[in-house]
Amino acid sequence: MSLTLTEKIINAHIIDGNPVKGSEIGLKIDQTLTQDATGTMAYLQFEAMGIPQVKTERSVAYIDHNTLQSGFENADDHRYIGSVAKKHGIYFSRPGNGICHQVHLERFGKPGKTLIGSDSHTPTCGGLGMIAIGAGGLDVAVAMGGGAYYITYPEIVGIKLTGKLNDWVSAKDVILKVLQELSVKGGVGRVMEYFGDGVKTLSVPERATITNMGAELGATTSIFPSDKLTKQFLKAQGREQDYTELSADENAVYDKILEINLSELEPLAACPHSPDNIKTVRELSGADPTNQPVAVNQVCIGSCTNGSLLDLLKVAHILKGKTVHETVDLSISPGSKQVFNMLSNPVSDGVSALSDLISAGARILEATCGPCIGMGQSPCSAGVSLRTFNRNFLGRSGTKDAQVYLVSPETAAASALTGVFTDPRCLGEMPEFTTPENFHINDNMITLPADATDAHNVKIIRGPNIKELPVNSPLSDKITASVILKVEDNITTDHIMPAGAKILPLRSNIPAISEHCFTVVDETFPKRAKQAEKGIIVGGTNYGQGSSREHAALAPLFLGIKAVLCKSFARIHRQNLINNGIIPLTFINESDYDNIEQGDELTIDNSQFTIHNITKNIDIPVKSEFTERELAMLKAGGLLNLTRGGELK
Ligand code: MIC
Ligand code: SF4
Repeated sequence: MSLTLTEKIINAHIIDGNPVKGSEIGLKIDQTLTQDATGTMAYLQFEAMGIPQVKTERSVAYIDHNTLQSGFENADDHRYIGSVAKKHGIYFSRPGNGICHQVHLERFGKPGKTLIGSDSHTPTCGGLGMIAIGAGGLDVAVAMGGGAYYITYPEIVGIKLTGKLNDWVSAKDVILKVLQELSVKGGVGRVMEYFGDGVKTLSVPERATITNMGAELGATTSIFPSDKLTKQFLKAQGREQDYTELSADENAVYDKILEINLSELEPLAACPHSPDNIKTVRELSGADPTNQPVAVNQVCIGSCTNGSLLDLLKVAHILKGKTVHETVDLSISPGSKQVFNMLSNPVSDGVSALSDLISAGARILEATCGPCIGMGQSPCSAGVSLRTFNRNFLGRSGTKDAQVYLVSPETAAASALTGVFTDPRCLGEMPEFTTPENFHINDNMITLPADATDAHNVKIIRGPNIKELPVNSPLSDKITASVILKVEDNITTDHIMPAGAKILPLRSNIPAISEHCFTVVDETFPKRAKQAEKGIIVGGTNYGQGSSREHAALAPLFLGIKAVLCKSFARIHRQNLINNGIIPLTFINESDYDNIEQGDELTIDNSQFTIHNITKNIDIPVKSEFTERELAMLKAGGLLNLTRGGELK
């Protein structure tokens, strides 16, 4: 039987269930990654499981998100994660070494393997032909302990690429096009598999930009074949031995096919406040005489989406010998120390690309997430910020009324020079940029774990901000509680549990971080929820899209939220709710959304998961559709209670 590449890798890793679309399957996980903003919780959970050494082929803990140290909290988390890593067999990528997804692609990803990470952009490594999936921290902890990772066997969307990108049009424009076609919920329950002749015109870093931002489709993951260019990339990383050729069978059958002719694409931008709100850069740059070009206050280049060497070389080329426009503030965050180092290598005229960036007036930041997660560089009031990142959700930049647009590095750099939205195609001829024959390899910022026989000597160091995990109690037969909050469609995890420089240091302290839960939407939510002692949230479609942050479940749990009833859920968030014993329910008739108001009192009968609106005296038919395993987690009050009881497979 002819198979897609996704099916080949998934089928080879199924350890529980059968390869049937739509059914629940447990996958063997070869590699895991964590980052520091989700890592502390994941490692507290791993510790609670009492497993001495990780059982994966490779587990890596990265420090890349919470790197602004304006108090002791983040530094304490870094130290804690470093000590857990040393004790339990985990590689530790120190602060400064780079953003998890970029470094993992460079140094650890392997075609054909499975990876889960406590970050929603883990699919970046799909650019190397891996099945790489974002998950909650607890799922990653279980996988580190050798447990299966459960997903619904996905539908597979084939994205057929033909043609070749024109000059100044880039990988970012490809994924923005896919987002325009499919929307931020178009990937839910699906894997995006790229194939066709156009694939061989895209280098691994370009493929990784596309798979990275596939997260914004809500997709389980995205994947490219592993081919000659993959081999060339791995060879340049000194890892040719990790290469395996992989592709779909010739007659593989996809559930749906989307065809994109790369030659027909033009520079695109995702407009505020959603990655699928797409316009052409042409429109925004005032090409049409009825439109004024959009003025730009800030440009931020880098992140895990567009922080590769190729991206930044292009930017340096555009900025060389010029000055950033006086109304624009430009910052650059390279994806990794390797990228940073190579940018600083002198090129033919003896000057480095880094020096070109500095001379033009770019503010060079660390190789970390930085402005992407609101860790500094918040735009001015109502400021227009052009970012090469992957998310432009309301408030994420740290300035609530900022207008954030997502664009390619080429569009960002061109606009940084002019002070208005600028189509990079006006820049003339583009020089050839290719993946270098050899990358600068120096893994000195990756600390190896202690030898298993010495591990007992490693002391785990906890700081005072690291508080205990909230743990749920087993499910009661009936819940009677009021609707504490009713929200609209497409609520993101940045609404539920905002991030940014002020809040991220509280990631290890659930009581403290809970005070910020949903405050972007309603400042009174934490107080009202606590007063009520138990409550229910009602939402629209795609509730919980965005991040893998478990805090978007842990904080509501701490505040007494027992159930979330909405039109549909984003994949990772639904799982995080179940993992923490909060019941996710969906309306059978979406119109019933209008039959519930904030403040209504509801009763949930947990034997059948039926809902009665006491205030309005009407029944609300809901879908529960839990698998046996999910039901067991809900009944036990969460996955941790199950693993502790030793009941988990
Ligand atoms: C993000 O891009 O939203 C983050 C910050 O990387 C999150 C993880 C987190 O909230 O810690 C993600 O993508 O999962
Ligand atoms: Fe970091 Fe931004 Fe990438 Fe998330 S999307 S991992 S915050 S760079």
